[in-house]
Amino acid sequence: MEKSRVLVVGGTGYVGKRLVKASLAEGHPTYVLQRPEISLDIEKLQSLLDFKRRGAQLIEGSFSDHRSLVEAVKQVDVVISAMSGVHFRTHNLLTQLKLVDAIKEAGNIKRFLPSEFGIDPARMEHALEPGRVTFDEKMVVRKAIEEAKIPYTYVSANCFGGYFIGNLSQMETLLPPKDKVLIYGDGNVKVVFMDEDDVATYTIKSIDDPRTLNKTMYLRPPENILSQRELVEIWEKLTGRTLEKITISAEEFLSQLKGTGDLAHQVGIGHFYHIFYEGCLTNFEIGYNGEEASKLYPEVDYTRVHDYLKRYL
Ligand code: GFR
Repeated sequence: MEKSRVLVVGGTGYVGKRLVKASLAEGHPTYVLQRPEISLDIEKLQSLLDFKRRGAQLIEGSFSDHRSLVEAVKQVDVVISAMSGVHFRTHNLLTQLKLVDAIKEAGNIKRFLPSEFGIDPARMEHALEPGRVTFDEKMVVRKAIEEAKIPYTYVSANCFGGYFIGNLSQMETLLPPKDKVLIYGDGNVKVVFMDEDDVATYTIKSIDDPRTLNKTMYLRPPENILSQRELVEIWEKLTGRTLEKITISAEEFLSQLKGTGDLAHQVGIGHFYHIFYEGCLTNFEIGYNGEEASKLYPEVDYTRVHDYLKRYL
C-alpha cells in the first residue's frame, strides 16, 4: 500500500522539524503547514524553505482561517500536531481545537496525533498547580478528538534529552554542571530519557500501524530507563571527574512553589517534581490500552543516554 500523506503542524519547532525529517526519511509524501503569522521569524521561514528543498510540500493555512485548515487537511491522510507546550506564554495547546474542528469537517483523516510528547496527561489528575495546565489542556484536546470520533494516537515521549539529559536534569540550564549537581531526593527514582530524533522516528512508525489506533504509545526503551544517579554516573565516567552531589528533599524542592517566581519556573517545578520525586513516568505498567514503542519497533536502534551525552563533552 502506498505511504500515507503526512501533514506536520508546528513543523519548524523543536519536535516538528524532526517529524518532518523522519516522515521524509520513511518515504511519506510530507506536507508542512506554512502559517502567515510566521511573518518575520526568519529562522522558521528558512526552515520551511529547507523542507521544500528536501522534498516536502508547504501548505498555507492559518488557525484564524477555518477554511484554510479544512483545505490543508483534505490534501493528506495523517495530521501530526507538534505545537509547543513549553512556550505556553505565546502558544496555547487549546489552539489545537481549531485543528480538530477542521479535521472533523474534512472527514478524510485516517490518524491524528495531537501535540503530546511528554508525561501521559491522563495520569495527572492530581498534578500540582500551575504546571497542571499542560495536562488539563491536553485532556481538553483529547476529549474533543474522541467526541468527534477522529482516529488518534497519543505519544507519551517522556523526557527529551535536550531538557533532561545534557544538563543532568538540572533546572534552569541546558548544560551539564561543572562541579556540583543537585540530586532530587535519593536520586533513585526511575525516569525515561529520550533522544528527540528517536521520538520522531517512533512517532512516524506509529501513524499507519493498526496496533496504535486509538491508543497511547509510550516511549520506554529499556536501556534509557535510568535514575538521576545513574545518569550522573554515566557523565562522571565519560568525563573522568566526579561531581559533588547535593540532595534536595521533596519539601525543600516544593517550597519553591510558595515564592511568586516566574510562571515558567513554577510550571517546571511541578513537572520536575512529578517526574523525579513521584516517578510518574515509570510508576505504572503499560496495560491494556497502551503500547510501548521499542517493543512495537525493535528495528529502531535508539540512542542510549551514554551516546547522547557525548555531544556535551
Ligand atoms: C517530560 O514531560 C514533560 C516535560 C511534560 O509532560 C510537559 C512539559 C515538559 C517540559 C519540562 C518541564 O516543564 O519539557 C521540558 C521541561 C521544560 C523546562 C526545563 C522547564 C523549566 C526548566 O527550568 C527546565 O530546565 C531544564
